[in-house]
Amino acid sequence: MTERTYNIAILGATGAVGTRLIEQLEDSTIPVNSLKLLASVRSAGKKLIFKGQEITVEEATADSFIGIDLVLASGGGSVSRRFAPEAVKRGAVVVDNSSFWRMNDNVPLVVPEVNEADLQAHNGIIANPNCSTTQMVVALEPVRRAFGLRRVIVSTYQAASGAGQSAWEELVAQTEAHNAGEEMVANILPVKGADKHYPLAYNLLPQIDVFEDDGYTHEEWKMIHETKKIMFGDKNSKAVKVTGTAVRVPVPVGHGETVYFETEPNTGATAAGIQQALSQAPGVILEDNPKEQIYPQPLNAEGKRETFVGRVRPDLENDDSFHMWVVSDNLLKGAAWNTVQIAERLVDLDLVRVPADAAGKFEV
Ligand code: NAP
Ligand code: 12T
Repeated sequence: MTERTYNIAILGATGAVGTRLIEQLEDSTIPVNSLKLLASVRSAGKKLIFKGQEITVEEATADSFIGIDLVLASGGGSVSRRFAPEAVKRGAVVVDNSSFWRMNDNVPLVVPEVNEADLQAHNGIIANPNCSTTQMVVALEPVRRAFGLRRVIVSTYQAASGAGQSAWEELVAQTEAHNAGEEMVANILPVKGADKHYPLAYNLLPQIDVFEDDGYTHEEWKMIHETKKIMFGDKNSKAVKVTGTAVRVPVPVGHGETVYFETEPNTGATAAGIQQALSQAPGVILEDNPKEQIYPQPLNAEGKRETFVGRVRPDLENDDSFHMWVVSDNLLKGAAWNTVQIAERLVDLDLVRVPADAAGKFEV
C-alpha cells in the first residue's frame, strides 16, 4: 500500500499562531502533499515560505476547501464559525484553535497527553483548547493519574502574544514609548474592540477576554469548563472544583501559572511523589531545584514544545494540598504545536476522514 499524503490548508496563516502553524507543520511527521495558506483579503497575495518554497496567501472562501483533507484553523471565532462547517461539508477534517466550537458536544476538545482517545469519535471538527488551559492540564493529568484530583485554584500570568500579533506589537511600542519619555498608546488590550483600552507595558491587567455577568472573565470561564471537559469528560463535571484569576503581564511570549490543587485523600500524595510523576510525564519537563534557583521561566520556554513545571511544594496548612508553577510557550503548546500534534495523531490513527452524517451536526 502506498503511504497516504495530505492536502492541507492553514486558515489564518499570517497571524501569530498561523505563522507558527507553518513552522510546526514543517517540523512534523505529517506527509504533506500540498499546502494552501488562507487569510482575509487584507493579506491575499502575501508570500510565505514552507519547506523552502514560496506560497502565495489566498483569501479564504468556502470553495477554498475543495480537495483539502485537513484544515488547521487560527483565524478567530467568527472565521471558524463560518468556515469550519463549510470545510467539513467539502470532506475536510478541521483542527480548530478558536473558542467557537470547544463546548459543542459533537466536538472533541483534545490535548494528546491527556485525552487522545477522544479523537476516535470526532465528526470532522476537533477543537484545540485555550492556551492557559492546555499547559495546566498537561501538568495536572500526571497528578490526577497518580493521586486523583479534587480541586484546582489557578492564577495566570499571561503573555501579550496570546491576544494576537497586534497586541504583541502594541506592548513593544508602549515599552519603547515609555523608555523615550513619550505617552503610551493603547488600542488593543485588554480586549480588541472593547470600549476602554489600557497600556500593558509597566503594568498588569486583571482582565483577559470579556466579563461575564458573574464577575469572572470569559478566559477564567474557559479555564474552568475546558479543564472539566478535557480531564473529566464533561464540561460541567462535579468530580472536580476549578476556579481562578487570569492576569495579563508585560511579557511577549510564554504564560506562567501558579496552580494550587488538592488530591484525593489517603492516596499517599507527597511533593516528592508528584515530582516523580511529573518527571516521567509526556510533554512535561520538571525544572525544580530551589537550592540551585532552578525553576521555569517564559524566556527559557519560548520556542519549546514542552510544558515546564517547578516550585512543587505542599501547602503548609491544608492536607493533600500542593502548589506548583507551570510555564509554556502559549503560541506552541498553547496553540500551534498542540494543533499540529493533534493532526499528527489523526494521521497516525488513520482518522483524517469525515463521517458520512457529519455536516448536519454543525448547523449554527
Ligand atoms: P492574529 O495574530 O490576529 O491573526 C489572525 C489571523 O486570522 C490572521 O492570519 C488574519 O489574516 C486571519 N483572519 C482574520 N479575519 C479573517 C477572515 N475573515 N478570513 C480569513 N482569515 C482571517 O491572531 P492569533 O493570535 O494568530 O490568533 C488567531 C486565533 O487563534 C484567535 O482569534 C483565537 O481564536 C485563536 N487562538 C487560540 C489560542 C489558544 O488558546 N489555543 C491562542 C491564541 C489564539 P489577515 O492577515 O488577512 O488579517
Ligand atoms: N488566552 O482562543 O490571550 O481561547 O487573548 C484567545 C485569546 C485565549 C482562545 C488571549 C486567549 C484565546 C486569548
